[in-house]
Amino acid sequence: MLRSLKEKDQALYDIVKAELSRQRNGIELIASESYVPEAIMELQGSVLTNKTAEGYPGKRYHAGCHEVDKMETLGIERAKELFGAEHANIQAHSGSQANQAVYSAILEPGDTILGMRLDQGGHLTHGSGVNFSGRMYNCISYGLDRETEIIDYDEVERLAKEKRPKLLIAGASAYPRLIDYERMSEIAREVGAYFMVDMAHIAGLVAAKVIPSPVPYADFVTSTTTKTLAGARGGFILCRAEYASKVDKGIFPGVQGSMHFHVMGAKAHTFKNAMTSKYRECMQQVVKNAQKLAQELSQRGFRIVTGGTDNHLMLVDVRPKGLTGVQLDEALESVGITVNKNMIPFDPEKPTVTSGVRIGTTAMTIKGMKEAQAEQIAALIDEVACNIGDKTALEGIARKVTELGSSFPLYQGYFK
Ligand code: DSN
Repeated sequence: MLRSLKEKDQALYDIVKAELSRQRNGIELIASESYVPEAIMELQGSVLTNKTAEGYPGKRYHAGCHEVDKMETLGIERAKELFGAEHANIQAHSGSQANQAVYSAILEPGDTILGMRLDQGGHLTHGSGVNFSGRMYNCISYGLDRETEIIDYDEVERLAKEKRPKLLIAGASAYPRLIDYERMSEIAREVGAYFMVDMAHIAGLVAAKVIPSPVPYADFVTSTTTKTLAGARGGFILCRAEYASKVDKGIFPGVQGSMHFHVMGAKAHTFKNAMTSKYRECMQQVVKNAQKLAQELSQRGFRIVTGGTDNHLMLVDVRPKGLTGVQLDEALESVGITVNKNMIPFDPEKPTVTSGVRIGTTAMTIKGMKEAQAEQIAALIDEVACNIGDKTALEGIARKVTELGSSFPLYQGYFK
């Protein structure tokens, strides 16, 4: 592995090697992570990184593009086929830039956008005041119903009618339930707003048809190819044919210059991988594992936000265990289980403390873990929660984590 790097830069080689060991031995439960197939890494480390170009296939600003033109066209066709979309743009460097490109395509600075609150599950780029979206546009936010912790669709409708946004955004980075795209699209239509869905977290489940697709309802769908899609570290945009030219101009020259062809090649392969029966089976298991883990944690006294999950992630309220999110996050990390502290709905704690953790099952499932391991993981999490501050107990748990993590080797589960 990394022969040349080892010869030329020992310090960086050692870091990558140690990270490999962390990924091999630990239990990865960060909801936005996955283990990508080896072909994705080959493409991302390929000579495609040497090519510079701006524009689109057949309409480039640089010569020598005949091979990368074929590749971009192939990736676009695969994305359209996978998601049943009329148009795809696969140039976005990330999900955030995919969102930025859509805004740049259809909005003017100061226009009103309506998205989900960050502290109740939304994403930074959906209008947070600390992000470009909140600084450039007039952003208003909808949230959850306090009782059910489900999106308050009546509030969405009320805010849309009152504030007349130009863009309504659905999609979240910490929401465990299905989103009613039909209702959201009706609200958007009623007030004359564009409707965009950011499906970054759930794109893999959508591709595998494990949960409903937003594509038939939305004018624009943005996503990453990481997370449940388990592929390249980049973004893409799907849209109706009528918006194709606006979206393409929104990306280039709107917010990006030359593209990352090595990542684009990996995106094209991500879409192919997501068309396989093995991938679909994996995504079904991701949801089964999430539901089992949520159920097992609940039986051990944790409170699961909304009472369960329909997708790959759950939000766990850790207060019944007398803990904060940051305490459990750090204690779990010390034994080799990786999660992230996360606000729960109406959280009284600061974002750096939180009352919860977010847990996702994509990575563990790709390694080949099933419901039996989900149960073992719930027991380990509970053991950590009950032994915070007990160094000896935590060392014992760390040994069990390594034993479980390393007994499911990388690249021997669902994807090679
Ligand atoms: N949005 C962040 C997350 O969900 O973890 C990064 O993709």
